Amino acid sequence: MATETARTAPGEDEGLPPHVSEHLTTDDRIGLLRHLLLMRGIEERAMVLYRQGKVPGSFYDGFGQEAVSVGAAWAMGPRDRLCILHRDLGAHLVRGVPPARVFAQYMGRAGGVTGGRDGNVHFGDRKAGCVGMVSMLPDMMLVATGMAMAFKLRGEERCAITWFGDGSTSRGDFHEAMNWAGVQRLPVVFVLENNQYAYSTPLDKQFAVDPVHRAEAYGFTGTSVDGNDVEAMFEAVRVARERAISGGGPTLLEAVTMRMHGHAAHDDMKYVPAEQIEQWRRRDPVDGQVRRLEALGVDTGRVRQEVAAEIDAAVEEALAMPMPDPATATHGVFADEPALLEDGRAPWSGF
Ligand SMILES: Cc1ncc(C[n+]2csc(CCOP(=O)(O)OP(=O)(O)O)c2C)c(N)n1
Ligand SMILES: [Mg+2]
Repeated sequence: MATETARTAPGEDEGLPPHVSEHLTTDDRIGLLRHLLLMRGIEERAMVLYRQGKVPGSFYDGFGQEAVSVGAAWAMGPRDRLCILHRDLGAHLVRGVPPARVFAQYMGRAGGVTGGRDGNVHFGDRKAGCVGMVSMLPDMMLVATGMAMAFKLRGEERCAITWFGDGSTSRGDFHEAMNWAGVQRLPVVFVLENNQYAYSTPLDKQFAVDPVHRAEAYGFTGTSVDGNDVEAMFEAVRVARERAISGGGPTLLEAVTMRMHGHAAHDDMKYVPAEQIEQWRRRDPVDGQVRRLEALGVDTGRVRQEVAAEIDAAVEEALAMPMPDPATATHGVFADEPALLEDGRAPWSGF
């Protein structure tokens, strides 16, 4: 069931261009692959832990969409602030959250980012400059807009970024955030993760006009980018961030990708045509970056091995962590003292 509004990424049949950014060293490009592999490997392992009953609730992943969070986060500076959503584990990892802490979060252990207080994907490590995920969609857009407002008022060269899905574009909060960011020309990057579905709702039931065009109506730039190309994602966000910190205002970036798994672990996604999945499988973001680096002579097998070993060790570490002490359940629910966000890791060689 190909829909009229179904969006395919540019260059679908041509494979990835060998080089889309002048601003990435070979080490950066390997670092990008490393984080794509980390995200994929962690989520695959977490799904196994879920099936073993070790991850409470349900489990959500970003299989096939890893480039959207990894590429975008790679362009963010240490003092920038991130509002990360449920399919964007790569951004937490780029920012420096250790894999063991992520596994502990999924399993509700004391050593997880929320110490077992919130569901598995609802977290944000304030020590890495990330806001804890607000589940009501897309309220993270308003949080990012508010932080950008603060940066502007203080005259700071900083940028906020947030991710949200195609489903979020039908909510009023999307328009409020876009409008205020446009009126105030705020330093914020809105990454619309267009993965073709919002739960079982396809794009042609979500909007009549692709929402990337709405940016113009709010007075700023809207651009589409291949969300399965990690280097294209990096470059698009790098440009948007430059615009933001130099006073050029916000950007709406539509990352065109595909949700390759069901909405969550319980969803067999029978409503998605098999050929649509097959078509996107050929454009897998990990495979694409592997091919690119192999053309440069990089030993990607070694990167894979290192990442696999890191994940094995992280699972062991997390499994050895205790469950939280029930007596602490109400601790940290309200802020007695203001706890400021701290700067995060910014591994791009350009910083
Ligand atoms: C206001 C609101 N309504 C419903 C939900 C439940 N919900 C969580 S994710 C989701 C689907 C969102 O689809 P989309 O925005 O396309 O993001 P995707 O899951 O595809 O990444 C829904 C309905 C929610 N979190 N917030
Ligand atoms: Mg979606």
